Parts: sequence; structure tokens; C-alpha cells
Amino acid sequence: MFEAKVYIERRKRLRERVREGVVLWLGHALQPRTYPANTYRFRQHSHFLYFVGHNEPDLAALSWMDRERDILFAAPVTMDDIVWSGPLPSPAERAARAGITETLPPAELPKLVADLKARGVPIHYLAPFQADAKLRLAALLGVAPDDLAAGESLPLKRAVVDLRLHKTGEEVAEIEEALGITRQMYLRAMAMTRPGAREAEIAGAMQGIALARDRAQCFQPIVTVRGQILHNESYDGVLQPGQMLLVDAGAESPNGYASDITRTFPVDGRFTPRQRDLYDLCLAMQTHAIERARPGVTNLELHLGAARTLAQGLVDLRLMKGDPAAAVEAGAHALFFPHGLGHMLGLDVHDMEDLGDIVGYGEGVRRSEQFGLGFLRMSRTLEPGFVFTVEPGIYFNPPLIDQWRGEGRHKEFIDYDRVEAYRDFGGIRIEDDVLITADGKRVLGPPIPKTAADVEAATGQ
Ligand SMILES: [Mn+2]
Repeated sequence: MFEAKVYIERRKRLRERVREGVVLWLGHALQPRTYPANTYRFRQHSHFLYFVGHNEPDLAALSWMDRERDILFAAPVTMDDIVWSGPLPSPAERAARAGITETLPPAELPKLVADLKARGVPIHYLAPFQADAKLRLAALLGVAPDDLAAGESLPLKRAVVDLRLHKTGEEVAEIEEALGITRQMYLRAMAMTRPGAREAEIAGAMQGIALARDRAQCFQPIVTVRGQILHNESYDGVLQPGQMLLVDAGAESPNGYASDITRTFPVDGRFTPRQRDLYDLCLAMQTHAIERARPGVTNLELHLGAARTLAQGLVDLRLMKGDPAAAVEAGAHALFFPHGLGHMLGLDVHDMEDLGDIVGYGEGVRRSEQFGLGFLRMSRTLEPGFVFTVEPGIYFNPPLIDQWRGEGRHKEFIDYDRVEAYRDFGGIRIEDDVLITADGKRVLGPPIPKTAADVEAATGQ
């Protein structure tokens, strides 16, 4: 955990924004795998982690917004707990680490919530997304689980988004620490990449680097020669000469912050000329976007700029034709780049995605319904303290090509005969994590091989 003053300060800034009522924080419970006591590795609810800390199950807290009062609900430690789990901090010790002075046993929470409700005190909460949390919160509030989303507190949601979007120095340091481990994971993966290697052994080695440092990975990594499948989560492939391996992975920091990197490297240790052309184009998309990133620029502009870089490059390679800007406006580039340029990053790899588009778009701003642009998770005007990913990609997805070609979709912009020759190409994505500073931006973490030459030099070594 951070020092207690960090959590005290975060709750103080929350009070300045919400001002009235009480916030109810429900921490996560352990999630069962094959029977109740066989559980997945625990990860605390990110909003709870931000305001109360403690990566431990079965905690709850109440925070009054009109005065400086917080209560941590934690079960007293029993001898059974000590026998099975070893010495544990008392509720009061746990509370003190979060800068909280009052504690109560969990059985007191329903009584307190009922009393607040009876007195008409607003109870702010954010809609839970785990099934058991929905049931627990619904029971506490006396509402149906399906009605929880409608009762979510907009003032709380606005305040949490405002606070968590703007990273402090200690948060950026956490993300960079995680990126240091992520770099080790990538150097190992690149070194292991050669014809005959298996995706699973590379995925296992990367996980081993995180585990050997007692760290989790912040999401299920992608390690695949089928890079055109955006969230390919199987590891059953064997690396063949001429293929590229796409790896999208990240380690988690000690306090739960995410990192999110993607690199694509040639199985043989050398890109073919065709791969090299598209690799350099993908890198140009990323480089231009990062160069333009600064306060006041929207991420939508960066995304569309990357799309225009792509369209121009594909026109040069004669895979597309016509005016690149018009092609992007029509959405024709999305055959090759069907996702957004990036997303917010923080305690969640898609930071606060549980709160919806208020995070990446702002209140009342609607996503485009155009194919491709509709998958842009973040469109907002960039502000100092934002941390987000810049992850352009270029893909050749045969079922998508067949559908578009069959419909004659955007045939004025796409040379389908030339595209056919790339059916087995796979996909390329390059991703880094970027901090917006007062006057510009900084790419976070130690450099991980990225230029074609550096990637080739690190692969198969
Ligand atoms: Mn990402």
C-alpha cells in the first residue's frame, strides 16, 4: 500500500467534489474456480483500491462526504484464520494503514446502511460488475440486482473519473515500475522466438518473469502468430518460418497499476520486405500520434491522424487507392485497422472501463457507429496527468476481407486484388504507454526494442 496520507488525500479530494451523503465501498470477495474454496488469485476492486487500499478480500467502507469520517468494515482475526493463513493485521491496524480510525465488524454494515436510508441520507455507490457483489449490494440496499445500475451515483461517478484520470507522481512511478518488469518479459519473449518454438512456452516464460517477482500480469496476455485476431487468447500455435509473433502483455505494479505493451517480431529474426514495409508503416502511425500528443489535442484527432498515415502508406503500397483523407472519412482504412488507437491506463488496463464512456469520451458524448471508429475507447481532449496507450495496428483478416469484397464495400478505396496476396500476412500492432505532461508528453518506462532493426537484433538471441 501507499502511505496512509495518500488515501486520506484522495478521500479529501472526493469530499470536495461529492459534498453530501455517504459513499459505500464494497471490496471484492474471492471468486470460486471449481468449488467455493478453490479460488482465483485475489485482486481488489480498483475503486476500492484507489480510495481505501488493501488488496485483501471481504472488506467494505463507508465514507461520509459532509465531514471527515470513514469506517472500515473488517472481520476480527480468529484463531482459525491464524492457523490457516498465519498472523494477520487487526481491523484497527488495517484501518490505520488507510488513514481510517473507526472500524466495525461486517455484520454492522447492513444495520448502518438501513439507518442511513431511514434517515434519508443519500448513499452513493458505483454499480458493481461481479455477480456476487451485485447480490451483496442489492441485499444491502434492499433493491433488485437489475436496478442497481439505475441507482448509481452520478456525482460519485464524475468525481471518481476526475480523480483517477489525473495520475499523480506516485501513480506514474507505479506504472513505470510495472513497465520495467514488462520490458524483461519482452526481452525474454523476443530471445525465445525462433521457428519451432511454441506460443505456450513463450507465454509461460513471460508469466514466469512476473511470478518470479511475485507479480501478476494485469490481463490475459496475447501471444500469437495469428495477430489479426485482436483478442486471440489461445497459445496452441507453433512458430513457423516467415510468420510474425504478436505479443500484447503487461505486468502489474505492487499497488495494482497496469502496464500495457505490444510488440510484433519476426519468427526468423528478420522481417521479409513485405513485413518490413507494413511494420515501418505501423511504427510511423505510432510515432506521428505520439509526436502530436499534448494537452488540448483530442485522442480522436490522434486516432484519425494515425488512420490517415495508414491510408497514405497503403496507397503508396497500392493496397489502397484514392484520396487517403477521404478513405479515412468513409472508414475504408478500418479493413486494416479495425480498432481504436488506445485507451486510458491506470489501476485497470482499460482504466475505469466499468464506468462506461464517461471515462474515454466525457459526459453525453456518443461514440461513432462507424465500423472501426466505434471501437475507439478514448476520444477525449488530452490533459496533463492522463496516461493512455498508443497502439496502432495493421491486420489482414481473411473473413473480414471476404465480407467486404463480397459487398464491394469501399471498392473505390481498396485494391482487393492486391489485398488477396496478403491473406496469410497476419497482423502487426505496436503499443506504448504515454503520459501527458504540462507541455507535452512522455513515453513511460524503459525502452523496449521497437524499431525494425532493434526488434530483429533482440529476436532469437
Ligand atoms: Mn492496450
